Amino acid sequence: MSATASDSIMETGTFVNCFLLVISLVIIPVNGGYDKERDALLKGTFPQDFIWSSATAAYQIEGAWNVSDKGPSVWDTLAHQDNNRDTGDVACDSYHKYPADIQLMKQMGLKYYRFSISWPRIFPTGEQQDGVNQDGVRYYNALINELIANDIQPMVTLFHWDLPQVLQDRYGGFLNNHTNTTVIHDLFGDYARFLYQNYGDRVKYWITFNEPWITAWLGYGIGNFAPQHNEPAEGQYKAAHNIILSHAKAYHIYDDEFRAAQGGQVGITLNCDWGTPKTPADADAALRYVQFFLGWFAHPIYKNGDYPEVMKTTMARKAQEEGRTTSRLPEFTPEQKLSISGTGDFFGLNHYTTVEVTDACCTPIENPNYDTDKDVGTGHAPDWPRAASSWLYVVPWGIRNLLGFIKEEYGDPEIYVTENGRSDHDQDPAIMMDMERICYYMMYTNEVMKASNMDNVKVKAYTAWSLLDNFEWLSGYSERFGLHYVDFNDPTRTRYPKASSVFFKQLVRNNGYPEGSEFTKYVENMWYFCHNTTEAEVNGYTGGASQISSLFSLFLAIPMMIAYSLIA
Ligand code: PNW
Repeated sequence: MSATASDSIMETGTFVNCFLLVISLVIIPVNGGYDKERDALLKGTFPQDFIWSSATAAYQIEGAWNVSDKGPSVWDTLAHQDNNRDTGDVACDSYHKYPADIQLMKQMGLKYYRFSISWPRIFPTGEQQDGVNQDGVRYYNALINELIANDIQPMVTLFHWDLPQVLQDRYGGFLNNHTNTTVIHDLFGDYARFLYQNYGDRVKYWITFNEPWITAWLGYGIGNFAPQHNEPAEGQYKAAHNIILSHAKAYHIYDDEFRAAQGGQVGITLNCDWGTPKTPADADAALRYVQFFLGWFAHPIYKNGDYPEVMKTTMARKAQEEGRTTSRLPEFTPEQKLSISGTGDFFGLNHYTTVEVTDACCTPIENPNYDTDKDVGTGHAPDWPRAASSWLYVVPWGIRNLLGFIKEEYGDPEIYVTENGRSDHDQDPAIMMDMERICYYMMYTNEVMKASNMDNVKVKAYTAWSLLDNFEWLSGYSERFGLHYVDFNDPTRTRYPKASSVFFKQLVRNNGYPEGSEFTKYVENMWYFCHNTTEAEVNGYTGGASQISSLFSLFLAIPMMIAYSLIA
């Protein structure tokens, strides 16, 4: 991590630079810089039963893309489109190396693991009547049994984007006619039932869909993600509609046929970037941004079975302006609304970043798409640090705002943070002392603790993305999110702990930041450094040692060095 712009401003100390600093503080009073109150370290611990977990997804780690009878998924198709792409053909080879993954979790003291099941590994065509791949069924049985033998609870995602290719070809996947004879809901329901039947005796946490926003918008709207359907005016709205109905179907099957005997929970994982208004005049725009993003799925499922009011009115106005007789946003029937509302036992949240929102009312009506439909502009404050992924700016306080929004908007649900994390570039030498990831987890988990302990948000779980470096979708292996390093050129795919895994282990062991612990002392020493500032800058403190000299406090430096030496 390099010295910040404001550091160098303080060093040169000229009148002009100080003047610029003052001006910049005046211009960006809300989002810019370190805010002494907002950003202060909170000491304390999470509730006793708090769940610490890490996550992966089938296509991103399993490999074994065509073993036994596994069918191809839409991501196999995309990855094999041309020879220049990274593929998930081998990935981390977790299909064979899952016991090693489980030992990493055990090492870290994790008691939960969020992974996904590959639909075409279970039903090669996506349809049970065409046949079941018994090797696939055995694989997930072995994985679940090994987890439980190591005292780790499975949290299973049914769908993390790897749709069976045959379902896309036969029915248009989630574009399957959403008004008349729709089969995709039933097919997803059959798949869900099969998983409950086979694994529900041991799996007590089910997540129907991971980030339907991505599948809908990137998969069926923009079409850069699989299955690459480009229809940005309507594709995402039709796909989202079908996904919501498929989710409801899978929820009711659990409720009606399994809940009494198995006693588990079913939810969905939604992703959302927090939207903060650039100026006070942009407050409505920021709210609209969040409603179009999170509310699109959360409002029907966690509120009243229907899309957010602001989405419906905005889209109705657009229809008029575009000379259409019906809105591009489909409607649910009254029966469908009833069946959708309340279909989440918990609220799964994936969150990584925040955007600054401006009102852009009203965008032109030629080539309308989901982005222009919102009538907002998005940007980033100049001092928000950026991770390796182009979209990932580090804004820790955003997660606290978002958690508070969910509490207020959706009736105070139990929230499971099912993903949060930071990417590095793939580079040589490898980043094993991943201080920026340590800082990210430190700052974001502390904000989650503020939401829990100060704002009374019912946050039940925090899940790090990801246990391992893995196949990062269109970015392939060029972006690394792992707590553990994987050498993708090594046929054995050996895993190596990064420093962040040592940090995370201490965090889990301390269940937060308890007053007086060695761990909390280390975090106190790191706090301003992680926020790209210094104690002197924040408190006007002039004497004493610099922050940097206390960085590698013996307490964590030693285990980090040991972790590092494992790969040297
Ligand atoms: C999530 N974006 O995806 C997924 O659930 C993971 O599979 C993924 O590896 C992780 O976040 C990190 O990207 C996202 O472009 C993919 O804004 C793309 C975006 C956001 C989330």
